[in-house]
Amino acid sequence: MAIERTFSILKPDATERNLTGAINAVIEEAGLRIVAQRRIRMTDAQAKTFYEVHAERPFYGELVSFMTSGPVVVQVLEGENAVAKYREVMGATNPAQAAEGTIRKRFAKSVGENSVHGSDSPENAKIEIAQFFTDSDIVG
Ligand code: DAT
Ligand code: MG
Repeated sequence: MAIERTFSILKPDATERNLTGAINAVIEEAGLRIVAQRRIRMTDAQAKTFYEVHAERPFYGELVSFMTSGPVVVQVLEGENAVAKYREVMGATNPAQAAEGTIRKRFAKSVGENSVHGSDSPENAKIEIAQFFTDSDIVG
């Protein structure tokens, strides 16, 4: 398996509770390297574009308003099988269903305020990374 990259967001519920270091520790302990990282306030346009696939879902408005409600940390993670590995480390979308030890089981507040985003495929990882980072921002 080749070295792969995935896109991660530490969401407003995580920054609000000062959990960025604790979550980064879980990421690094899993063997993923943080090769780019920036703390930003997402604009309404950025959040809408980012979650466009969910535009028809009933929670879309709530999701966009949550993602713009406070600072987020956008990241590029690198490692063997990074996309699938980070999904495993994150845990299920709903923290009530997330496995023990996962980020969402440990830190998420609810299905909506679930602390982290991770790309769901290598193709989407490339698209999502390009929304927030240029090649020169990423130092592998
Ligand atoms: P994931 O973030 O695990 O990839 P997803 O892509 O299905 O999950 O949904 C994107 C985000 O939308 C998710 O992290 C939180 C929010 N969301 C999903 N399902 C929801 C629901 N039933 N109610 C409220 N928010 C939801
Ligand atoms: Mg998703």
